[in-house]
Amino acid sequence: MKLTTLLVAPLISSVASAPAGGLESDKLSENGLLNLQRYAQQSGYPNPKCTEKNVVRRKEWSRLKKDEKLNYIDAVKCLGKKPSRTPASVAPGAKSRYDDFVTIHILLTQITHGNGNFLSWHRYYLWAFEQTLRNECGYKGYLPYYNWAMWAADPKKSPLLDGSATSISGDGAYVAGRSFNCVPNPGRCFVEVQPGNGGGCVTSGPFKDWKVNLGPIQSLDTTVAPNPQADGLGYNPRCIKRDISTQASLETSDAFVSELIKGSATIANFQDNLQNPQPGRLRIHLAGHNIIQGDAGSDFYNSPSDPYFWFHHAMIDRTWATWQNQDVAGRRYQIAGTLTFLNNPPTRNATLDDVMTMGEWLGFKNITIRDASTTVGGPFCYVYE
Ligand SMILES: *[C@@H]1O[C@H](CO)[C@@H](O)[C@H](O)[C@H]1NC(C)=O
Ligand SMILES: *[C@@H]1O[C@H](CO)[C@@H](O)[C@H](O)[C@H]1NC(C)=O
Ligand SMILES: [Cu+2]
Repeated sequence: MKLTTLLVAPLISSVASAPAGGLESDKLSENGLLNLQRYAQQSGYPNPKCTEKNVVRRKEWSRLKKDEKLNYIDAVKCLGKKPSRTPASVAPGAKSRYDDFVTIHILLTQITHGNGNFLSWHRYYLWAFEQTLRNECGYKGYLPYYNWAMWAADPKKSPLLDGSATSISGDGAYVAGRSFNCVPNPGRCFVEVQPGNGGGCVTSGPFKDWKVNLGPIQSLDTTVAPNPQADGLGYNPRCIKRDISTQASLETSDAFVSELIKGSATIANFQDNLQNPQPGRLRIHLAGHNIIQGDAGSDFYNSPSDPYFWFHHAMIDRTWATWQNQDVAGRRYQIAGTLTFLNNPPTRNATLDDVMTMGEWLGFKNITIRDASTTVGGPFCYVYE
């Protein structure tokens, strides 16, 4: 049997039934999957254990069934209750298995952002989270994503953030009298993101009792009690705060996502267009983070503390995969950037042979950037619908 029959046919039908209907960025994704299919027909899957029979599909949250959503929510809450494996000598604030993931992100922030492994390290990080939900907390599905473009006009209407029992909770409680947030930070105030109708704790929905235990480290919310440790790894339990921003989400519209994919000729262009804010422009990576703003949401180091993180970064990963799949052979192994955030301090260029780690306590072995250069190579075997 041709792998294409199984791989692509269901994908096209699901794209065609998208509630928002006919997004250009979804058509680019679909076109990329057709390219990937043609490539795999000729050359096989880069991960020999990945076949047409077992390749899995990551779906937009709105396309999960109710019981699938509840299974995902339960599994994340389960990780939030299981004990941490990170030693207290490393992170006394890491109280749960979920916090083990937050901790490794905090520890590696400076060498996994604005550099040559930002995309590949986060691809591996998301997969490790997905596997842990499945292996340790009974999740039966695959990592869902949040397609910002579908909900850019009003994220509070998205099934992910509408506050319902099948959402990840919605906006924070309204806090009056707040000023704008400077993004990316007050020292480089490229965009003033204005306050929305939230700002306080999430008080309803599945994550109303969720505990953010680590940080803040570089939160734009300056009202949060400081962490007892300078490195942000001390214990500082508090609620999820959010302030859903349509100003930010409008920069993740279909036009912006499509332009990012079509208008980036090289991986260096793609990474810059995705990540580097400019005066008046958040760019998609920061815009997606700032859709929820808040304490954890706006914190460069601590952003995985809000379960929204995984949905946003899965969409980043999907967008990268879509860009790669426009020219499978030509783009798979493109790499640009050094080893450090904005090359500060200056370091050599990253290479495909560089090793990436999930640390000692998550339970995943080191892989190379090359391993993470496709969603159907290395340890991976998934595509995005
Ligand atoms: C690093 O990569 C850049 C961009 O591709 C290139 O111009 C530069 O020469 C490289 N540096 C080294 C030391 O190879
Ligand atoms: C994994 O990579 C990290 C970072 O490079 C390194 O410190 C660690 O020793 C490696 N672990 C193994 C088992 O090779
Ligand atoms: Cu990150």
